[in-house]
Amino acid sequence: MIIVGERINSTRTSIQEALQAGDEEALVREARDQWAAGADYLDVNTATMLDTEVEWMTRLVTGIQARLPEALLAIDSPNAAALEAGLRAHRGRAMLNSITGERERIEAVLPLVREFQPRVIALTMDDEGLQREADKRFAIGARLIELLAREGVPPDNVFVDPLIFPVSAEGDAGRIALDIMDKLKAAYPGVHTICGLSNVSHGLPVRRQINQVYMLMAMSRGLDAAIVDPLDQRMMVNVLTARMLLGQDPGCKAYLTAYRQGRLNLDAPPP
Ligand code: THG
Repeated sequence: MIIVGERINSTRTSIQEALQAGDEEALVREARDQWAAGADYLDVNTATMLDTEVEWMTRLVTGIQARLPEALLAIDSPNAAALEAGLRAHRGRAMLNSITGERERIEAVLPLVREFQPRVIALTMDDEGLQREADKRFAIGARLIELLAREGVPPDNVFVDPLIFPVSAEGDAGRIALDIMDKLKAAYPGVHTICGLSNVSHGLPVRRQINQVYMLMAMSRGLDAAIVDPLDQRMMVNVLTARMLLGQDPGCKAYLTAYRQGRLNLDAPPP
């Protein structure tokens, strides 16, 4: 399970405020906290900044990697110029968030895929917009996987995103996304799945409870990566435990290390 930290997103009020105030330190602190909590990638989305988005993307990618040289970032923007700026500033293999089945988006993003060879998130939407139907989203995902394969992107660098709709709006949204991911992985072995998991709980109380349970359901169905809040300690302990139960923690090594470091005890203050 690859954890992509979701917190540096300008749709969040605190991030919007930090961006408006030019408070780069507050943004780097969000990066540091998520990295320390065990994130594997940090999503960076500055989309609401509009005319200063490109500058902010460059500044954050550079600033975060200067302070956290190991950190890898998921460059997240609807704007191809911001994607390009983020990828250009990034050291190591970035994640590009995202390509979609929209014709214009494909035209804008494919040159970036060729130039920077990032890991690529493929969103299952196209020029007809968001699709409710599982079969349509599967078909868009399949088309994007094949397109990326023709571009020479290895399956290990492809992450298909079934798009998670809130269960508050669509009762079977959680189950449908799991079904789409199953079908895509069965049809295209080696390709990964990812989702913006916290979307599932949008509009409901005690969102963490919902996200934590959905994460385990999705992991047992083979979800490879999730964009979540790594500061949710119970989520992270659950992920560590589920990895072990799914045979992904040889010798229970990570689990036992976490135990010895006191990280399994959620009632204790964080170390
Ligand atoms: N797929 C891909 N990328 C994505 C998403 C996706 N990127 C953006 C988003 N979805 C995932 N990131 C977030 C970031 C924050 C929140 C949810 C998903 C979040 N925000 C609070 C809310 O909506 O209530 C904001 C609260 C605040 O102001 O702090 O929970 O699906 N590929």
